Amino acid sequence: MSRTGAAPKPGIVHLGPGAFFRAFNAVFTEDAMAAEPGDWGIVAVSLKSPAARDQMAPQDGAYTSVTLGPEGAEYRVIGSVVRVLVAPEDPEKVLEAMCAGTTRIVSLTVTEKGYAHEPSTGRLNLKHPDIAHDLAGGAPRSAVGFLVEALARRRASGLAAFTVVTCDNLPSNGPLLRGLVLDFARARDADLAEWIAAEVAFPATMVDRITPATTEADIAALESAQGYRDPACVTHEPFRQWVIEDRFPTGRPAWDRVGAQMVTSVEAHETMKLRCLNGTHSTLAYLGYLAGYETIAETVADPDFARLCDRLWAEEIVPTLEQPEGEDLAAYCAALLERYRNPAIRHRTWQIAMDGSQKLPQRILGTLADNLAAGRESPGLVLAVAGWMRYVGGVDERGEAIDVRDPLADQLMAAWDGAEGAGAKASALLGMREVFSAELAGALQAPVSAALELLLDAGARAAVKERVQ
Ligand code: CS2
Repeated sequence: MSRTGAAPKPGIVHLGPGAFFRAFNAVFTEDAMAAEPGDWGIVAVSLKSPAARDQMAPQDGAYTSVTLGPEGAEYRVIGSVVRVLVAPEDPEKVLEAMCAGTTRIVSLTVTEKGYAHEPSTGRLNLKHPDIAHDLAGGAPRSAVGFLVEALARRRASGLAAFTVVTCDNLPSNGPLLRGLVLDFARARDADLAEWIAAEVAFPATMVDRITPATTEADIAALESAQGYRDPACVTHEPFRQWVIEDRFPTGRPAWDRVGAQMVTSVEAHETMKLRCLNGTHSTLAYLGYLAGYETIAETVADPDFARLCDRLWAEEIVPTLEQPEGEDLAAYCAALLERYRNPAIRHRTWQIAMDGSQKLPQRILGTLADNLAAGRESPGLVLAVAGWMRYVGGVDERGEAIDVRDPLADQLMAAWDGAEGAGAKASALLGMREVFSAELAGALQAPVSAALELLLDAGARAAVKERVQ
């Protein structure tokens, strides 16, 4: 398998070449270059493992995007990635790519934890090992460290800055990343921070396409359908939505010609997506996993869980939202349930349950805080928080160990194990200031303890059933 035609000339460096990037950014950019030719080939950079490079390099960066609709699969070879670098092997090469005169955009899909911030406050975590290392002046390891070092070098050599486009599911992701970069730059050199503040655009974005981690079964299915083996393939739903704040002083691909919505403010779209989609995704992930369901489609096939989603949207989430331009919130939520039901997408509850400490604040806790302020009850979201606690406790309802993946997994499990009974366990976990503000923790103590007690006594299925009666 290889790309059709010559590789494009590079114009973008992208940090985080995982499945989502391959199902989303790289496809949009390929489409944009087809609609309007331009030098927007992508140098993809892995900040951690060599896996993506090992899969993609032998194929010259090309890979297959598999669209899984309810009516079957569509296959397409994507050729917009021109090279894959592995930062820990050669950080200098990554900086060289970021400092090339041709690089006009640096984009990121590094997941929530890749920003090394404190989720409850949005500030840079200066104690994060990679940040502490990078601030001490070694070759960068963190995304923020790479951005600041590359911008410092561009400034020193008189090159224009690149535009930084974050594509992770974080609230006000552009301003958030700008704040982190400035926190880091200030700790290094106040003049550099001023230059970055004045020169670098950090447009906000809302990204959406359900993309489960690729499995060996996906690779085998592609091989039997198409006759070739592609370990770098990605499977995803047909739906895609990209809302982008249109601030690109250094130019951009014609993403708008291929369906991206260029707007002046992304905020309302982003909050809608984080709360409606990701909020219910995480709810289904914790409660569904505990109930013994392996995938989201399986979870919402249980009518009580589908009803829980409907209740959450109608009574707890949508009332907190501003109306984003061009969206009908009720129709948006109804379409979400259909997307979750797509039987071809095997999105594991375990996968979505990962990194809850980094996800909960923007997906669920902000909504809870708004409801508290408005005097609205949130029985479903409270149960979701209790479900997360039960999950990070590390033992499922049949007494089997749960493989909890979270940067704070050890602290979370210690908090759970160190307390006896629902009230004390809830209190120990609510005491984690990385996740909960003191104010929210106080307000949630009683309702979350009660929900946790219900979960521990009756199990997730019965608890969900009770909430949707
Ligand atoms: C999911 C998201 O894994 C998760 O936490 O909620 O990856 C979700 O599938 C995407 O945001 C959909 O756009």
